[in-house]
Amino acid sequence: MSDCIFCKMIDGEIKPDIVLETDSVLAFHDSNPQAPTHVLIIPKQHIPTMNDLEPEDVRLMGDLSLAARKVAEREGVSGNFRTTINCGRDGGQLVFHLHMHLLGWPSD
Ligand code: DGP
Repeated sequence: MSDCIFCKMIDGEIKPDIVLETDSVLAFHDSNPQAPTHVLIIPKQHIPTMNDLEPEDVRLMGDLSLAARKVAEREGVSGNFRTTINCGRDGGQLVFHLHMHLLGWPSD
C-alpha cells in the first residue's frame, strides 16, 4: 500500500532500526517506546487489522510469534516480556498495518 508507513519500511523507502528480518516478517524498534525494550513485529504482507485475517494467514501469525521469541532473545528480555496487538481505533490502533508490540524489561 503506497500510503502505509510500515509498507514503506518493508520497501526500504523509510529505514527503521531493524532488529530482525525474515522472508515474511520485519521487526524494528518503536519510535515511541513504552518500555525499556519496545519492538514492533510486522508481516511483510499488508494486512490492515486482525479483523482482516483469513484462514490462510495462520502460518504468518505463527511467524510473528516465533519472531517475537527471537526478538526477545536478541534484546535480552526473554524472561520478561509482553506482546500486544491493538485492533481498531478504539482498540488503540494508530497504524493500519497489522503489528505486534513486544514490550520487554531486563532481568534484575
Ligand atoms: P498502534 O497504536 O498499535 O497502531 O501502534 C503504532 C506504533 O507505531 C506506535 O507505538 C508508534 C509506532 N510508530 C509510528 N510511526 C512510526 C515510525 O515512523 N517509526 C517507528 N519506528 N515506529 C513508528
